[in-house]
Amino acid sequence: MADSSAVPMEGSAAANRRVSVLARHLESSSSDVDSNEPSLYASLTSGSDGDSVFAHVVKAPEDPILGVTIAYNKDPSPVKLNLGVGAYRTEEGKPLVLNVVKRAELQLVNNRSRVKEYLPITGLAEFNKLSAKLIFGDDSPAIRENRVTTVQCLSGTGSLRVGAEFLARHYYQRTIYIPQPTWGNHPKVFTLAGLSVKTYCYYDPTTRGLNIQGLLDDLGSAPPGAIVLLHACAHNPTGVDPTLEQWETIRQLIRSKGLLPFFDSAYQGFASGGLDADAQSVRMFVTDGGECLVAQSYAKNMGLYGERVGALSIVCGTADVASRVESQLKLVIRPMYSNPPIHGASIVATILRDRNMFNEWTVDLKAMADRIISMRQKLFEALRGRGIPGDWSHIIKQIGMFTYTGLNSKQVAFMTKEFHIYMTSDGRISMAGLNSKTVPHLADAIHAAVKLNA
Ligand code: PLA
Repeated sequence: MADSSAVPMEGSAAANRRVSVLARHLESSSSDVDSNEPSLYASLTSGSDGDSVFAHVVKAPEDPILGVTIAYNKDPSPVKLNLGVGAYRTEEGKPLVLNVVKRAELQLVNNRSRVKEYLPITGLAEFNKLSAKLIFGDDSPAIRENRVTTVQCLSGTGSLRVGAEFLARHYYQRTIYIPQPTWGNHPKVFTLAGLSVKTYCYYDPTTRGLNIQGLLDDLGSAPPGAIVLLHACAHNPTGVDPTLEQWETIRQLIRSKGLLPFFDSAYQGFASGGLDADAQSVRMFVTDGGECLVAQSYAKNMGLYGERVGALSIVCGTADVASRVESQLKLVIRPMYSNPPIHGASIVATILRDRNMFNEWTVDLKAMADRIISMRQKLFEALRGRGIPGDWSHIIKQIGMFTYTGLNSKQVAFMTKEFHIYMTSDGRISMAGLNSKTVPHLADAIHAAVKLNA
């Protein structure tokens, strides 16, 4: 039997904790609620949760991107529209499972020799090989010389995290430069892995294009060896990519300063519709013989979002180094999730190894990219047709899944409240979530939002 005297003791300890929270709160001159501090409000209104060892836990805010879907799901309006998360939708507004993916899955299910054993820590070997070829090219000298180690990871995010954990343990420079702005999860992934995050200039709001001079200045003054996060193509959230000439200038600077490029390739095929064209930035940095990291995701380009399929490749100076690096990647992965899931990687390997399936995939991919591009055109024309003030040509100039509209957070909140249109508060809209029927509704909402600000 438990000692009953423990109960009042526990109760008084909890009370003491609440009193000290109260004291700290009263001492603090700030009226802001600090989301990292135990909340006075939560403590005082907690009712019976004082009995929990987690009573001090404060409710965290929803994720700025994935939380948009949660809010959308709660909205009963029949005209609601989710342009938050970058997830492809058909012209009918439905999620899409590619036919070629269905065919690959059928093959897998019908193959009686398949088992569900654990994969190695590094994942499915064939998947890794084919993924490296997809991003670096069939004829990549780095692959031929065995200077690349590729490990299967949990989609793009998991690949970034494993790469960052490896760097934090084994690379002398712990600072990573990320573009301003960038995908909202980047700073969290890198900080939690133990890297120190700094930003470099990327987007120029006045031109709605690339601030190449700012970028070169910032990277030019980065400490030697600093890690530089680069979006391989279809920059999220801005939809602004460097031209090939600009990439070449960036490459020269990065190499001359000995910085370490870490590519995030989450949209290969989504920018131009072509897999090779969208890998050009990465290939420039591999052709020069230098080292780099690449995180690949099959979430968008194969529509395998929830399967969590991706890969981390580290291109090393020699085959020997690559093999030692791989041995250390295993030590990063094993205590994190032991080894990756088998199904999604098997789908990808089935498609990549078969010429017909591969070709079918490239056609599907082009169709998805083209539908997004046609939505850009439709939205641009709808805005022009309404005579909305301002130059909206960035909608057709930007690349990839997103348009960075330039709408501010107040306008976004207004569009959500009045028009049931859901998007991230930075004014980013997922073009993949639009279709011909919903374009007029979005154009009306933007029209009203712009008037609001005028
Ligand atoms: N890198 C970038 C630049 C991304 O935009 C995303 C996804 C990822 C990595 C990670 O993708 P994955 O782990 O699913 O492979 N960005 C989405 C979704 C599409 C998200 O935020 O998770 C977005 O809406 O921005």
